[in-house]
Amino acid sequence: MITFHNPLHQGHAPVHEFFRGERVPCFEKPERVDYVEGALRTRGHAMVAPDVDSSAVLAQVHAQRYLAFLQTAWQRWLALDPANASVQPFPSVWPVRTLRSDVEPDNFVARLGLYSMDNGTPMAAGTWAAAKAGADAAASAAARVALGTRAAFCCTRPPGHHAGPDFMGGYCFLNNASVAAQTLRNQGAQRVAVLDVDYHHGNGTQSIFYDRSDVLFISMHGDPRTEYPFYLGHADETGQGAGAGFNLNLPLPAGTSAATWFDALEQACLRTAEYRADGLVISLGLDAFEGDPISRFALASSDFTRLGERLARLSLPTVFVLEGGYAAAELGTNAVNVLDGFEQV
Ligand code: OKP
Ligand code: ZN
Repeated sequence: MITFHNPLHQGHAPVHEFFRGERVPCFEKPERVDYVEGALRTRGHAMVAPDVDSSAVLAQVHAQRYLAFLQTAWQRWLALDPANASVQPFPSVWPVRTLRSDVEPDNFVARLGLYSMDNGTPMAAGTWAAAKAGADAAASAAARVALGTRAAFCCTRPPGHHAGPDFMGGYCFLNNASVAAQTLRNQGAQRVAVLDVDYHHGNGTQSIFYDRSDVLFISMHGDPRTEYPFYLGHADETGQGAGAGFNLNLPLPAGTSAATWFDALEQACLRTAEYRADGLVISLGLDAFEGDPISRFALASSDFTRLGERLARLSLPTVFVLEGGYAAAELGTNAVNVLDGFEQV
């Protein structure tokens, strides 16, 4: 499967995140994509550089003031103190209920809180460049599919599905799957389905398309009562306004077996077919894997082949976008199993 890789992903390499008050090494690390690229190469998949500038599509799915903040965040961080070059910025204050989010504070850390849903999304010097090149890869994959290629894969990090219209979170900065879906729409698709199979609910993608009927969002994920992102992803979130009925959440309890997971996948596929989608974007998280260190589903590596096979049977132009998956050494096998399963049908 033609794969658009992200030549700048290594520049996004924060060192630590927080877990229960302690600093721990980042789970979302460059080796993840190195393993996927290794497996793609070994198994004969062509890799090409992004060839589309996503700037215009980014402006359709993200707020301009958020994009402006992200693009200049690192230089503002350095302006506070040149020694910050080796320090990760973290937000420490957020505009929760009753506080104002319409006025941008001047203070950098306050602004970082305004544009963050958590303190778990560290930045580094190359974060903007890496995130932007990833969005370019997503737009490139979608543009290729819009031109008639059956399927394409966007192999990138940082992931995107937690990033909302105007905020980062959950290791995500720019919503690559939304960029892919919007690109398909811009290039002629009438109804695009986004199916998010990452272990974590794709809150950002849901929010970006929540009031739209031209993009159906479906997510199967760990129940937010116990799993990140906690504050979105329940079954009663079905869309609003013109988007009413075009959002489907399938939360599953932590510990869910592969058999139950595939029952949910079947529901997701039936809804996609009923919608009469003419384009499909898969938010391809591989953290439903039994060996994932921060997730609690039980898919085996061979189940990812089955996933690819089932998705192929939808017979839709399909864009795969890499999301999570933290069992790094198995990530290449699991991701390419999906693509090979898809291509074998
Ligand atoms: C991103 B994606 C673990 C903290 C977990 C958030 C998880 C984000 C997952 N110590 N923080 O959906 O795979
Ligand atoms: Zn995830």
